[in-house]
Amino acid sequence: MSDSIVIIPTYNEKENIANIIEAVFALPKDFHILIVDDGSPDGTAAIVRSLMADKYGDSLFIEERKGKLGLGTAYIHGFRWCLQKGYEYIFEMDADFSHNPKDLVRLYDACAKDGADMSVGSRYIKDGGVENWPLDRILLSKYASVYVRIVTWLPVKDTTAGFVCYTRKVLEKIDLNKIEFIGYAFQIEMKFAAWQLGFKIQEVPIIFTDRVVGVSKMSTSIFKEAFLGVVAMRWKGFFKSYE
Ligand SMILES: Nc1nc2c(ncn2[C@@H]2O[C@H](COP(=O)(O)OP(=O)(O)OP(=O)(O)O)[C@@H](O)[C@H]2O)c(=O)[nH]1
Ligand SMILES: [Mg+2]
Repeated sequence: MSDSIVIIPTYNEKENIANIIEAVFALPKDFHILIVDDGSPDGTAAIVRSLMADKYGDSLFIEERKGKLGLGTAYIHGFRWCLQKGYEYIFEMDADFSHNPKDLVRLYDACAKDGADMSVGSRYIKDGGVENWPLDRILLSKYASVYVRIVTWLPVKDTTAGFVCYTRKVLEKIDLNKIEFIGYAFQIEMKFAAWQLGFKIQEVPIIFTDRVVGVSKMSTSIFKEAFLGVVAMRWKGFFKSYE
């Protein structure tokens, strides 16, 4: 039994999935992995199942959902599963190597050694950054992060970051039924909820790399959800408790 588990949501990640799993299991610290696959038509889940059968029966797990139900609900499904199994440190990471698995150890240390309740792999603090992203995407992400901070007052530089370590008590205290966003804005809302409940969030600098293989799921509807959604979230946050 490990104290830590990495949730990796997947939708059509057959080019990446085996490599990312191997990269996590090659780390000096012992992490378990939960894949939450949304019925990927490319057969991502079958690759995971064969790795479970061949070599990682004790440390690799999969939850399969019927269709593409969104990143936010995939993580919430994963959180509930991991809490129920008793893990102390629960991580979020993308499958596409945008997040360097080696940074998992630094996120872990921020919580396990430095006393943070939640740590966030941050692109927009000193020593953090972005590689291989076209300029328009960098600007969009940076300004989106500034916009979100102005609207929400969230004291986090990289508000949309998806490379996160939660200590168990954070996910236990947040009532996950109250998380409303289903797309990428989910990442903002989770930080907002943790901050509102008084948890200590520590940012850890990371270099984020654009996906090399596989297909992007980014779409304009994701931005639409977030743009006005965060205004509503801030407003409701004056009256609503996430507990
Ligand atoms: N289970 C599940 N996983 C998803 C869904 N949407 C995206 N993902 C996964 O979430 C992670 C992040 O998605 P990406 O497509 O990499 O999103 P992005 O990083 O904003 O965009 P690109 O890197 O440009 O593709 C990846 O591991 C995806 O496979 C979804 O609806 N359900
Ligand atoms: Mg990506």
